[in-house]
Amino acid sequence: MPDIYPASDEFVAQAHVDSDMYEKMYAASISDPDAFWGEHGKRIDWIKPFTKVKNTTFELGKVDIKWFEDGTLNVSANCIDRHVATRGDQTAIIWEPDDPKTPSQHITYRELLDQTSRMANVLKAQGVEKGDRVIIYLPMIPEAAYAMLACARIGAIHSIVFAGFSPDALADRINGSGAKAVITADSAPRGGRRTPLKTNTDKALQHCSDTVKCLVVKHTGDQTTWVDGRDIDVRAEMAAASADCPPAEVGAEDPLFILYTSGSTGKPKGVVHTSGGYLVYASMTQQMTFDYHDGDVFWCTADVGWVTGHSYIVYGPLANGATTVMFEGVPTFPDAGRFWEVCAKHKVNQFYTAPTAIRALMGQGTEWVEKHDLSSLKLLGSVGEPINPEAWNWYNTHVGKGRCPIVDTFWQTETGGHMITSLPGAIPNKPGSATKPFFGVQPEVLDAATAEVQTGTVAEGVLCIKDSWPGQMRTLWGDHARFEEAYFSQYKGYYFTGDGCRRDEDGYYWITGRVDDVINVSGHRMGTAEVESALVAHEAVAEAAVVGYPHDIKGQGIYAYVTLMNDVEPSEELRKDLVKWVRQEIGPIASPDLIQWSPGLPKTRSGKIMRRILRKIAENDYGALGDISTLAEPAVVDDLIENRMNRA
Ligand code: 6R9
Repeated sequence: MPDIYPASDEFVAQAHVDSDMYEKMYAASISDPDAFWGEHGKRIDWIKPFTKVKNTTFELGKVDIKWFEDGTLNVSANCIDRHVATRGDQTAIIWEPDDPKTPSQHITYRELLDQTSRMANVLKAQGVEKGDRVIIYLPMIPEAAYAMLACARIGAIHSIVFAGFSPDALADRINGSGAKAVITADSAPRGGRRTPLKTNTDKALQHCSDTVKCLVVKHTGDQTTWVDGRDIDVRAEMAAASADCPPAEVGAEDPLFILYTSGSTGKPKGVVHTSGGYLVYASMTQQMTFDYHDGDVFWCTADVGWVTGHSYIVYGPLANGATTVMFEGVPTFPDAGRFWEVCAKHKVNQFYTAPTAIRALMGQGTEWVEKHDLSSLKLLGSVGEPINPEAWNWYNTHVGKGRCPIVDTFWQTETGGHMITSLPGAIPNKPGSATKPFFGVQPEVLDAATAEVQTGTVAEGVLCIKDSWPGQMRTLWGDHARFEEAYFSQYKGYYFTGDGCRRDEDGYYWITGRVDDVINVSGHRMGTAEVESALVAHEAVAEAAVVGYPHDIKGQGIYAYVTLMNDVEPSEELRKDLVKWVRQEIGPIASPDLIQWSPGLPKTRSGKIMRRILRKIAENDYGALGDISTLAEPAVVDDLIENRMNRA
């Protein structure tokens, strides 16, 4: 396997950005950000054009991030109305349902305007106003996009809760954001099974103010209970509503959405993105990273419950007038050929997925790929975690047939869009490396212990970003102090990503994974503290410590060390019960893969759990535990090693 893969001459010739342009544009974006972003800020339509471009500081105690601050705009008008005049009959969204026997839908820009406006009027009729929060808890159906864009249209702030989250997690987000309404559906089909979203919402709303409205999309027809005066039949109301809803004028720095994500401590954090800078950045990265051209069909397989779905199913592609695929299902239903069947069916040109999906499909054999005509594909993308060389090679050979560049995009909920990624016509790929920074992004590698900036080309340490870019999060909802503390306090003057990284002799970046207590399960972020607090909420559990360990398909699995109450005996039944408990408390993505009964946990004399040791044992790498002399009771370590669960 060669270690560097340039795109073909043919690809480079038609690309938006080639290597000379990349070098020049990148240098310009760093030397004069005001001029660079002042120009690229014009890629979206402004109601009142901005006169100021960048106004940002990372100084601790005063962190403040503003882009295009005196401009006004409407995000939904940018994603819909401005395309209707020129491409009203072009498909905006191709909806592919969970069950391939259900017909797919093609929604034109004109229809998108109609549906979004109706949804916006339904929200208004329920008293939702500019600045109000709306929770979206929906399957991957067109109404999810209508709901996002309808909020944007009236200046309301949406917060999407992934349909796999539990009633408790939903209630936390409704209360945390102070939402006025929840938009949900009767149930969500996925892989032939159904998640009872409305029943979950009913449970959640028992813990919320009784003024919260519940808008229900009758999608599957499943019977649900109905609370008169609170529950609203969205499709019926939309049919009766006016299809005219003028877009509200909002400030560039007015919030567009809140998205809760896991951190290393405490409850999930409400990441806030605003309107102007976010849209400029999402649309520019969608066009350049994927080399999207007019008429292409773009498919990002993420769920809108994650940031990838926000930026690369809805906002980025639609701002660019693209045709975007929205897929309700899973890669392995009804069989392991589903992704490729959908690519062939809709003649997908750019395909963007996660390494965990590739690894799962890789295990099913190549016949599932070979069955389908993938000749429409021009480019492949990867996101969510580092892609291992085996998966990269399989993706390249069997899906891309060796002719599609693979863009490995490193970014985060917090960053709004791609941070380190190859631009396919400009930067040759090295499997496993996210390659180089996007325009305006200044990565620095700092020594984890001394916080010193590594000045040599070859470096290893933690990944920080030196200055702001337009897509950056602005704050944590209702908690600016926590925002500063979480991202700007460890390495003063820098945004800290939480990731480790290496820079090679060609200046390529290789992300080595989280250096904090966040684990990455199938490309989804999970805070170990969240899983621990769910476990200790169970009556049989005295104490719990959770770490990640290498998992063939998921990237990382969840390994829980559990100390039971004195009078409780461990059993297989209890183990199953704890898994079920965590699924109920947080959701299936938080299910522990391995639970080890641990009579004691390795603690320092001051009572701090030494996670380093727990990680090593979970990795089955217990020979190199390092210094354990500060432990209060070193003997517990022997017991943990002897009874370790991962012997791979
Ligand atoms: C977009 C998204 C962010 C964390 C991030 C890092 C990991 C994402 C990656 C990657 C290596 C890539 N990550 N993309 N690691 N290479 N191409 O995934 O957002 O859910 O917030 O996760 O995911 O560890 O810090 P989010």
